[in-house]
Amino acid sequence: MKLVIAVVQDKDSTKLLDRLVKAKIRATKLASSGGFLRAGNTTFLIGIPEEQVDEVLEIIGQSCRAREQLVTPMSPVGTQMENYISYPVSVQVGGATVFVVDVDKFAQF
Ligand code: 2BA
Repeated sequence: MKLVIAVVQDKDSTKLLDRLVKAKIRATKLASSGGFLRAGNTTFLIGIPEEQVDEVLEIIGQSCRAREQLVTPMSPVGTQMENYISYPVSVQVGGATVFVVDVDKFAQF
C-alpha cells in the first residue's frame, strides 16, 4: 500500500476531491499552510494500493494548476521601517507538490 501526500492550492481542492470521490478513491483533506508564503493550502492524504498510484497522480495533475502569486517580502532584520520600501514580487506556486510513501501497516478499527 502507498500513501500519496499532495499539497495543493485551496482553489483546486474541491475539484480534486470531487474527482477522487468519483473514481471511488478515499482521501482525507487537511487544512495546511505553506512555510514560505504562510498562506493557506490544502493537504490530501490518499491511501491506495500500489497499482493505483499512477491513476491518482493523473487525477491530481488534471485537477491542479500552477498560478502566479504576489508576495510582499518582509523587511530585513535591523532595517528602519521608514527607510524600507518593499515591492511585491511574483512567485509561481505549483499545481501540486506530491510525495508517495510506503505504508508499513494499515488498520481500521
Ligand atoms: P509555500 O511554502 O508557501 O511556497 C509557495 C511557493 O513559494 C512555492 O511553490 C515556491 O514557488 C515558492 N518558494 C517556496 N520556498 C521558497 C524559497 N525558499 N525561495 C523562493 N521561493 C520559494 P511550490 O514549490 O509549488 O510549493 C507549494 C506549497 O507546497 C508550499 O507552499 C508548501 O506548502 C508545499 N511544499 C513545497 N515543497 C515542499 C516540500 N519539499 N516539503 C513540504 N511541503 C512542500
